[in-house]
Amino acid sequence: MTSADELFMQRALELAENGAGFVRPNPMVGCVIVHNNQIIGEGWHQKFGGPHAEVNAIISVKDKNLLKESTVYVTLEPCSHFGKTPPCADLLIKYGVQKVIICNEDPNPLVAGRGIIKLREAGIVVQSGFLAEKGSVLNRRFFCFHQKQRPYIVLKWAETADGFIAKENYEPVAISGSLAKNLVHKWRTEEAAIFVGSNTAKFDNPKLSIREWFGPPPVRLVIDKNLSLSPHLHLFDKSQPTIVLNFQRDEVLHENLELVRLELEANFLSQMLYHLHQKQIQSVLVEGGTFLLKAFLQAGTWDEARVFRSSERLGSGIPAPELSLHKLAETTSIGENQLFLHRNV
Ligand code: AOF
Ligand code: ZN
Repeated sequence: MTSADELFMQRALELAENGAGFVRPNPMVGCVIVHNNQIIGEGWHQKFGGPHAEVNAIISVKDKNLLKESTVYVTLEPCSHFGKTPPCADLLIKYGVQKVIICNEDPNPLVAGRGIIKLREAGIVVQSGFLAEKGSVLNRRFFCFHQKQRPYIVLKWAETADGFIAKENYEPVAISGSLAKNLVHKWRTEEAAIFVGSNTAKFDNPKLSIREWFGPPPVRLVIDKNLSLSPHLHLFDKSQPTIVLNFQRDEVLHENLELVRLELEANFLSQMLYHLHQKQIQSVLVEGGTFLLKAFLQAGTWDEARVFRSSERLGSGIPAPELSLHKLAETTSIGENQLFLHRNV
């Protein structure tokens, strides 16, 4: 592969990212069509249920006769199934493109290599796995969901310089600054759901909305074992889809409020992940409290941990969860806070 190939695929990856937040639970996909080293068409999957990247890229090509001598750079294997749209592999075959270069194979069992087989059987040269690492990072939620049969888990908390996450009596204390708050609201638009435990719901009474940012609101998830939380909490205001995981009953109370019953307290984490998988929820931002964060950490079931650290000291309080330092991937400054990004790989 040449540096020109890299440039074109990099462009396709860039285009794919335009779909962030709008295409889930579908993957973000970008496509670039090249003739004689010149880009003649571009497209990306723009919204869930809408045309796929390849369709949009082909539409954008003015002279369709050039397609017979063109190379298609696409970040995901072209689909082979009739979903909400007809198979992209068939479309590329119909126009007789010369070559297709792909980042990642599609792990969706409806496709899983069949798109590539279809193209090859039609005589198209196919090269797969190009810049695969970049594609895997871009669609890490989609890949985790299909390969591990569970949502991608992002843990998030703010701790003081002396390692506390909250006061002993749970009295709310502002640890992270306003820039951090904006960033968290952006993060909320990037995940399919946000999860909090019952103490956080009760003592912080969070809205878990995205008022400091723009984008699709995530599903709010709360655990309330005995359904004893006050119905007047912000979480139950029905302004956003909300799921209450509990040990009492299953019931749809409103189009935006649903009770989901777990059967055993002992393995609540795996049951919960099973239910979220069933509901096609591909990623979860876990916003606390410590019990919930520690449950994910102890089980090793997490993918990223994003930790804000302030320069303030509390002296005493509820200790923040601990993370092994070898998982630390990045450190940045966000206003007056430090942000530590850990990856569980
Ligand atoms: C592609 N190009 O741009 C995307 C693909 O329900 P549908 O018809 O939209 O199909 C969704 C599935 O198609 C999705 O789960 C994934 O396997 C594949 N996505 N494929 O060729 C695209 N977004
Ligand atoms: Zn497709």
